[in-house]
Amino acid sequence: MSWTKEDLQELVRTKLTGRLFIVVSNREPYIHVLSGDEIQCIVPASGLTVALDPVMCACGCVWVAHGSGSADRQTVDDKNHVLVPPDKSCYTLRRIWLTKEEEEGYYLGFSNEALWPLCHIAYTPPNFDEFNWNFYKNVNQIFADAVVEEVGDGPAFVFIQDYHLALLSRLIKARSPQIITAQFWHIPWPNPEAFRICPWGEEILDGLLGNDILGFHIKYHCDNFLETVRLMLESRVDYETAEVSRGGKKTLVRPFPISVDFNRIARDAAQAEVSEEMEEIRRKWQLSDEFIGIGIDRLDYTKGIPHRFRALDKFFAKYPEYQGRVVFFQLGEPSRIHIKKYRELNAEIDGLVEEINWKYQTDCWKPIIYLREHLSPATLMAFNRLANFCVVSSLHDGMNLVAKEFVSSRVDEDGVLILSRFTGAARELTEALLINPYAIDDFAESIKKAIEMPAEQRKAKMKKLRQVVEENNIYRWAANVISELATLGL
Ligand code: GDG
Repeated sequence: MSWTKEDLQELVRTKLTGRLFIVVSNREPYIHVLSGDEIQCIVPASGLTVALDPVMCACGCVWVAHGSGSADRQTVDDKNHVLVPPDKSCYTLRRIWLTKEEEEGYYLGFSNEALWPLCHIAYTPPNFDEFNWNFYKNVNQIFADAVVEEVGDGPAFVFIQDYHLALLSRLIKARSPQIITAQFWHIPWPNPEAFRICPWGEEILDGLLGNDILGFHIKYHCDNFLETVRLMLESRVDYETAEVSRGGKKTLVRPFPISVDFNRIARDAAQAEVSEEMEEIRRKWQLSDEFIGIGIDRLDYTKGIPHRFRALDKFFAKYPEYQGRVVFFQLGEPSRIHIKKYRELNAEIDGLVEEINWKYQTDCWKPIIYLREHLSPATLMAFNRLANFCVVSSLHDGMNLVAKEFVSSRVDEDGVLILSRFTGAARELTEALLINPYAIDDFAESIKKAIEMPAEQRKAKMKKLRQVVEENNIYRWAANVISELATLGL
């Protein structure tokens, strides 16, 4: 059975009985930016917000997040509230404000230069700086104050998102012990040997154990977390029940594989506007009967984008008959560009695109078209529908929603997904062509296999992939978290 928005609403009504439902994350689901004299509302390139928005539209009250857009202050009321989504007004976005120094220390410095590389095994060393750690602690307190203010004295369920807010649950409960909290960690949890290099590892673990429930995408990350706690913290770890007891308090540690709103994506993908946009892309890039490959990513060194280009290079070198017949679109926007590693990645990607295009291009064909910009959800949908194959080549990824979006959009049951084994998604999407992105020769063979796969096989695989995402959609994910909460005897 596929979970619907209405099923989730009913579950929330019966299980959360009158508790406020609050989501907290660093990134906001809608960003208001100034474009000339006009205010535009954009959807950020973030798996977390894309996943949580339908849940909030179904049952949320308030989403607390950092207001990072240039027109964000102009669009809130005196309580820093704005109703979103802009066209539907389903829930309240409460924005909190950070100074430039706070953003640099907490967001860029500690969250993204220390915790992000610490948790992803992508061979980029974390940078631990006490100055940034202090900002991280302070900003977690700013978020806690905002949550407590929103909740007042009543009962509430606060659903905390991700690695930016590891200390939040304890800070909230210190002020309002009646609040129940769950936290979902959207990125991998590494093995204890990798984690133990963090100088503030114990504080982070203790902070996370302030939650009643702690969720990861897959059981492997839960096991890594339990083992890290056992080795680093005074506590009782029960592997049978996957619970940690510390200071008389229990935290359940559970896998909740996140997903997308399959039905909405499938419905949107079938709209006439998408077909028009597909035609427009064909016209603009003068595409005729070439095979089209796509990669859609927030540009990040964990996504294996250079590896993907090296595999394409190998493919064209080894199978020259495909030169002129395959066009690969790399789409996505740069992120975290104030961090040196990300600037280096952008330069590396630019260099590779230039080198490969120079090697193979003709007067009327280029192997790689790189659109390094923020694209609208409708344009991304059109590319998903146009592609003969989609490449997700992450070196390490908690889940990867691009893979699930591609599958959901293929209402025609066509298209091949090439998917890294090192994504959470690979555990569910076993009908994809699974690859090791570091094994460039095999990766190149998979590109050939995707292009040459017979139509019946493509259809059979895509059907199965679609069934998996349809069944395990985002509403089931949220329902699983809430049902687990209900077992705590609220
Ligand atoms: C984290 C974890 C986990 C990309 N370019 C544009 C754009 N996107 C959208 C995609 C997709 C989202 O961004 C990326 O989601 P992912 O899941 O692939 O990756 P992360 O942002 O790293 O997310 C990840 C996720 O949290 C959820 O738990 O799956 O493992 O790392 O939705 O379509 N969207 C728009 N313009 C773009 O140019 N509008």
